[in-house]
Amino acid sequence: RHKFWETQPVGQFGDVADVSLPDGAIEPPTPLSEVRADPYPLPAAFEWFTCDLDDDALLADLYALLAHNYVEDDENMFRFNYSSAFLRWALRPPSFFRAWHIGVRAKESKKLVAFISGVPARIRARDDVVRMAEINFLCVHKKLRSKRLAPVLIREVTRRVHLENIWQAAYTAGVVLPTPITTCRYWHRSLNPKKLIDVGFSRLGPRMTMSRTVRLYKLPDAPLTPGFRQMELRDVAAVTRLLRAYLARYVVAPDFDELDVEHWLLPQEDVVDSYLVESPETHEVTDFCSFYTLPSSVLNNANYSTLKAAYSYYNVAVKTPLQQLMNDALIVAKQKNYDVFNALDVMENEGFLKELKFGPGDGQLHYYLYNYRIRNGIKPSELGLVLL
Ligand code: MYA
Ligand code: JJ1
Repeated sequence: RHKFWETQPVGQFGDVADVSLPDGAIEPPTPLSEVRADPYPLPAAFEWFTCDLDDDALLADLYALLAHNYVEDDENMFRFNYSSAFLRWALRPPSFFRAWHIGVRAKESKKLVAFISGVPARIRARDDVVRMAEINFLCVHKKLRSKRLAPVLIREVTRRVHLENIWQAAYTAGVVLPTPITTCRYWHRSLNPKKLIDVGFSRLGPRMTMSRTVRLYKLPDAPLTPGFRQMELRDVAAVTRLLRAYLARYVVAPDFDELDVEHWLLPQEDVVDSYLVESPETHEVTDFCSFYTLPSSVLNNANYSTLKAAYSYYNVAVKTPLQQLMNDALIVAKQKNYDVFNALDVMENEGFLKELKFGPGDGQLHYYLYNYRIRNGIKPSELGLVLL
């Protein structure tokens, strides 16, 4: 069934019923001297190429590879269109490894034809904080599909992660592989319903007119919660405290320190937005919400070429009700001209999705750990991790 995945230290479909297998590493680390020293062989026309994201020409090539060949929805109507600034942010967190930004080029033309990346992260599973790689942006050019290049890319990133003495990884995919720790659904909240309907992202509901639909999704012009404002550098310590206390509730979640929070949550225009509630009386930071910007190309539409989408990231509601906090997030996203606000059913999100007029999407997102078993998996509401 899975000629490649059957050979890897991941939960196998056959193990599902075996309750005797313990949580934790599936296989122990090997001595570093036993990690293969040279890259895996590629077909003769191709070569490995470690990407330098400071190099604007390389970044433009990576942007273009992904813009033309990365993830599409099941009907090939939309394709993720990560911006260059986003890619630089996603791939250069604190203590990143340049060697984990792995390209494959055609030897002759030097054209970038495939890519895979990892970034380091500390991820907690129950009470075990584990150094992991977060693997993302696996992409093979459309003309080179189904030639078993993906397993070579995965083995090569695994080798380079092992060389840093890291033996676990976390990743998500829209496809089912052995074996998800949980499966999440995407939910969508229309901000610009007319455009979403025009491009085929959503449909006019039964017994609905366009003007009733526009009215249904209308939002106030400005956030409603007193003290709601953008996060700033001076807020990093307070946000880190809020987030650490909050994420401690989940079975699987990142272990963020202040450096991580500064990188992952300090606002960067058209990349990541973060807001908080500062109590007008005490000036305490009581609540926090964030989203990242991931447009999609609209394929084959005469009127529009992109959809501007916000994706719910980390949210912590302590004093303000979560529903009210997320309503303010929708309001600022609408002000900033996003067409749609997306969220997964992770953490406490079930508690606001329906009430704030999100509807279920047709896409799922499966979460995986490499070389780490979590017996029986977890529920989406037990997951405190959002990957980009
Ligand atoms: S998820 C996003 C993935 N990218 C896309 O969907 C973009 C569009 N698609 C493509 O570019 C290609 O179709 C890809 C496959 C590159 C996906 N994750 O080369 P092939 C297995 C893992 O003939 P292609 C993301 O970025 C497939 O089951 N495996 O196929 C996270 C089969 O194996 P098996 C996948 O279509 C990535 C084999 O590949 C995926 O030309 C996490 C076929 O290879 C997938 N998304 O190329 C990667 N899709 O026979 C794992 C297919 O066994 C990281 N396959 O079924 C693991 C941890 C590593 C680090 C460990 C450190 C310790
Ligand atoms: O965006 C997605 N689906 C949309 C568009 C569907 C177009 C036809 N297939 C969707 N729209 C309905 C919205 C509607 C708004 C009003 C209320 C009711 C709902 O459902 C889906 C997610 O749902 N996206 C994808 O399929 C993209 C791929 C998802 C897998 C991602 C893999 C990520 C790799 C990680 O590294």
